[in-house]
Amino acid sequence: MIDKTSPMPLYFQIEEAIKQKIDKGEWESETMIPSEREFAENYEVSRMTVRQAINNLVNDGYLTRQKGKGTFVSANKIEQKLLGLTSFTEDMKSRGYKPASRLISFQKIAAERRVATALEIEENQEIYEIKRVRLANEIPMAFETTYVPVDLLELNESHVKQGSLYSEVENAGFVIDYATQSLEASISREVESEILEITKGAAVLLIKRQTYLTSGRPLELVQSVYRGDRYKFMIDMKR
Ligand code: 16G
Repeated sequence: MIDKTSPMPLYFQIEEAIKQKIDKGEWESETMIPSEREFAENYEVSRMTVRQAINNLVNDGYLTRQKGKGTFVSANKIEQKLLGLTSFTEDMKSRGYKPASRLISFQKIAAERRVATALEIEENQEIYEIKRVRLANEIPMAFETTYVPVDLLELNESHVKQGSLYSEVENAGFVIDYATQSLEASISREVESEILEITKGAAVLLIKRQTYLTSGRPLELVQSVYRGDRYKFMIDMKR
């Protein structure tokens, strides 16, 4: 499969050969690929050449290295449409994944100015600060920090832990209307890396959402850190 007389660099040919195996489904996602030594022997090239091909495929997201284990075909990313105003629970269920949360902390705190302004409340007014790891089929997907004004509705720790915040809000009789959301590229810091089970400095998507009720009152201010290796956002465009 490798043509040593071709003007195409050897590492590039190896890259293409590996990509083909992945695209054809011959190598399924999350399975381990052969070692550098095995590749080098099979293709009769140097390990340096193999390493270069693998490095490129890791950088492009096709392959993932796991320390002390080996190199794996990357997991398929969850595709989320940027369309309706949906909750994490709804998003995961609609894709056939089992949603869950791990509650990191749940407390009432005084709103600092930035948060108070966003929630249109007085500075130092009481707010809930909820930190949750959001999981899909037991795999951590996002680390989410949510602020909700305490005077708006009473939240119960066990409900937020087990269920959906949006269901809680709707069950209390509120109607969620719209949100403004931003999406930025970022890299994971140490705490996030531990929580999301990714390496420090890995690519993440930073999402900030401000959600409003039909009454016009802000419901929540949320900051979510999504794993860049597991998540991608899709948008349909029409011209
Ligand atoms: C999503 C929302 C978040 C909302 C949460 C409610 C993004 C970026 N964020 O994670 O703003 O608080 O859903 O989820 O999509 P829940 O109803 O499952 O608790």
